[in-house]
Amino acid sequence: MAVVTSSSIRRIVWIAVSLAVCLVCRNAAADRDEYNGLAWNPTSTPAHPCGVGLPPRGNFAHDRWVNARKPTVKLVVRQEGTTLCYVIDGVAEAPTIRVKQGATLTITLRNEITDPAALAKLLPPLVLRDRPINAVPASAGVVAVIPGEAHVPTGRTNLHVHGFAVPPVAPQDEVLMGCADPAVGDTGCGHREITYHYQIPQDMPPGLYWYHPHVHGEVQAQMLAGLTGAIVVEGPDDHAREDAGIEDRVFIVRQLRDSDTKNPSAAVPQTNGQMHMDHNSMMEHGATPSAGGEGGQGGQIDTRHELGCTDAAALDKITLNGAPVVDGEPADKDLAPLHITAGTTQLWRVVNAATDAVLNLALIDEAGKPVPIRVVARDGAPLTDDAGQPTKLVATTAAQMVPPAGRVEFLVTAPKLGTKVYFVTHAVDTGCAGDLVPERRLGVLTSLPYTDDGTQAAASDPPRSSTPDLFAGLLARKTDRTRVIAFAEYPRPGDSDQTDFYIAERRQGAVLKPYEMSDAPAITVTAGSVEEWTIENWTREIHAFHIHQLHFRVLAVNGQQQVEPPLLDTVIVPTATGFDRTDAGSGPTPGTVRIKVFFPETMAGDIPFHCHLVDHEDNGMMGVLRVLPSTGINNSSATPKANHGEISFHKAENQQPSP
Ligand SMILES: [Cu+2]
Repeated sequence: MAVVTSSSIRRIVWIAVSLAVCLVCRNAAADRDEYNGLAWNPTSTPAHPCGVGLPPRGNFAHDRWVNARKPTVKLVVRQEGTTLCYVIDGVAEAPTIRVKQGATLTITLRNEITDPAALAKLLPPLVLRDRPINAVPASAGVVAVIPGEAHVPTGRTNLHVHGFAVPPVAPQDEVLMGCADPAVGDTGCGHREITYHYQIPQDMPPGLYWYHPHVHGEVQAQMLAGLTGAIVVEGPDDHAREDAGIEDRVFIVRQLRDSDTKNPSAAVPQTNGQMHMDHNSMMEHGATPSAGGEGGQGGQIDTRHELGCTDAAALDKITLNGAPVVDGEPADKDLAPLHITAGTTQLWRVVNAATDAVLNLALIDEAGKPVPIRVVARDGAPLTDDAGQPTKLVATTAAQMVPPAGRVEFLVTAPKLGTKVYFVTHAVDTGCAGDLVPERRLGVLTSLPYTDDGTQAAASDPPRSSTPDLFAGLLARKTDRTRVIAFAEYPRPGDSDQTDFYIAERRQGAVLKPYEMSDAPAITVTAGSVEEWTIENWTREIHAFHIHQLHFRVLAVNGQQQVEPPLLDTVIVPTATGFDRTDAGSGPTPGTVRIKVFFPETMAGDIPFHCHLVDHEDNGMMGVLRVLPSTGINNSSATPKANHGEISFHKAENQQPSP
């Protein structure tokens, strides 16, 4: 046996540290190299449909104002290799669409996808097993599990306006049926263009929303390829905010790759009785399915065969407003340069358009100390109490967790002249079956000297008036019914590197089945009713529960009541715990989130709900909620006439800060 001396230990540590530092250097170098090529020119040409080069760090997408003259925003989806882009007026950069409450937003989407097969390269390769596994054997008292199968990209696309409280009915936010065929041929949509007319309610919360494709099975690849953009819905306060000199900035975080987890143990479902609850002991301990299904908890979830802990394969690259974010510890010159006039305040609106990366946003000073921010809105909804009154603005140094699809809007005060503040996202533990989400620096904020040209305003709070709110009074309403909704995930039989994802109401007779387009609604409710749902996570990784059309109040997380239940459209559901318990009869405990949700009459129709880790959504973790009209209002009356809005946009200045 070799004798290990303290000096040899020091040498090993030194080599390990050098290697780690070298890896960071190489990452940083690789990222910088991307800027050695062509200068950024987003003009779409036949040779380069998505333009050339990459946006400079600190880029801000051009605004498109939708107001009163030109009727349509036309987005053309173009493709170059594994890149997709939204092209507007020949510019291949997804615009930030700005619109006012009460307006009609018309968007025509044209599909010019030329090579759907190329998009499959963005997804993990399909690796078939030598022999199929029986992932989840049938078992008495346990919800049956039906396996899924791989989806081949067709290249069809459509548009979802995430968070919009508009009907799930064509020509508004209908995403289950409507689509546009790619340039390579008919895939069953029947047309290459599709036009949406979104009638934004006057009482829809004003704030940050976003758009992305929603063809089931194709969302992950198309979002990774680049198809996401921001929408700002402005309310009366925005006018006063601008008058007060408080400028807003829209940040969109995208993901370029989802290396996904490799699951070395997937071929061998875990059957170690010591690690997992077995069904017999469940029965003995009274966990048998309850009779009836009405809000009951009939049907136990198999936890013995849940996907095991996985090896996170690699870091997934993210971008900030199109510019790659450098991993490791980048120099200031490799960060987005952000500027603010000394003594003033800015409103930062951040959308997490990543496919599965969670953000955990904060500002820190040069010593790493958190710098206070003041959060004003989440998921497009200003922070309000149940009556719709704005809650008191509070300075916080807590990092802001933003799940994929989530948004946060906060006020930033100029740092002291000559000092720097870093915009960072802290590391997130997504569970042992989840992906690695490291600490990252996104931008460096400095103050510009105040020049007395009469344009700047002193630091002031933006006005926050009470406006009509579609979701006000939700907490005060009587709950008509409760439900339990379960998340589960199991290795896919026959495939050594893919997982099937499930979401289902847990009740007697329930079946876990990956969502397919033709599936009947999983849940049917009557408009006007109020429900409380407990979302259970029976897996070893977090999920992000999202429901279209509706914001909900989060009442409790893991049983802990929320003091000021937030109004959200996407919420992280924590992992299950206790998979390693050894005491007989005690299995894992699911992570839980309890929400209260109201189904307005105007939202009648088929509303999707799903995990917004879009790989999970594409591979089955989705269902449909049917809202039946209660009083003879049918879907057609909720449908606006195609020709009624007078709308226009003009090309606004690119808000890119001067270098
Ligand atoms: Cu998920």
